[in-house]
Amino acid sequence: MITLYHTPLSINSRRVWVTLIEKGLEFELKALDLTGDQFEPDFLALNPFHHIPVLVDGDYTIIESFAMLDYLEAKYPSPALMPTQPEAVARVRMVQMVTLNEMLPATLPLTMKHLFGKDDPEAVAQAYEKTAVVLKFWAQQLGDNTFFGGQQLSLADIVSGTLAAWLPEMGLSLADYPTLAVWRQRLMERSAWQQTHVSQAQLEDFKLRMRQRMMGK
Ligand SMILES: N[C@@H](CCC(=O)N[C@@H](CS)C(=O)NCC(=O)O)C(=O)O
Repeated sequence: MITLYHTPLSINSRRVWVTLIEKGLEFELKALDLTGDQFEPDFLALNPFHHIPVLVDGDYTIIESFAMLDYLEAKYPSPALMPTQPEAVARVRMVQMVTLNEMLPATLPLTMKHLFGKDDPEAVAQAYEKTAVVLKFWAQQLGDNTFFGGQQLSLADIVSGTLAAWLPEMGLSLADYPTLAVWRQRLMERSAWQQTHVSQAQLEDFKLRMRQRMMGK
């Protein structure tokens, strides 16, 4: 049996959750709310760094979401979520890494403002500039393809798409990137995205808890 320890609102765990569904695997979810349960001894035994996600497959435990994606692709190769053509392999990895190393940090001031109510106008202005560079890069890499790897969904779409799902909540629009807007919509309509979508009520509850935590309540 496969078990995913996760938090529904975490994009780090959602990329693994979506991958499990896209691969048609059977799995169980164990949700943590990260208000201290990640420091429980049983969980620390799985991940000494107290982060979700954690994936347990039988007696094998994996931490780090990108290691989980590689593991799932290697262990359960069908349906394939990695292309084989060399340029497409490189494109998938570029998009994954740019999402992780450029887009995610660039969006932080926007998350702070729109989700947690902490505005830093200078950082927000920089965030719009930096995220525009990434969106332009994504659009270039996508080109006329349906997905980043070509005509089939790949891990690049899952990694970038689970972040792109949040763009409206972060005050970012794809109006200037019509191909990305169509690509994003295509992903949002997939069953895996719909099954892992957080409701507005869950989102509002999360925002409230984060705002209270940041105000030290
Ligand atoms: N590099 C890790 C990042 C995991 C991570 O940052 N998880 C956060 C939630 S999104 C977490 O568990 N935070 C709670 C904590 O660190 O105590 C991965 O990709 O799996």
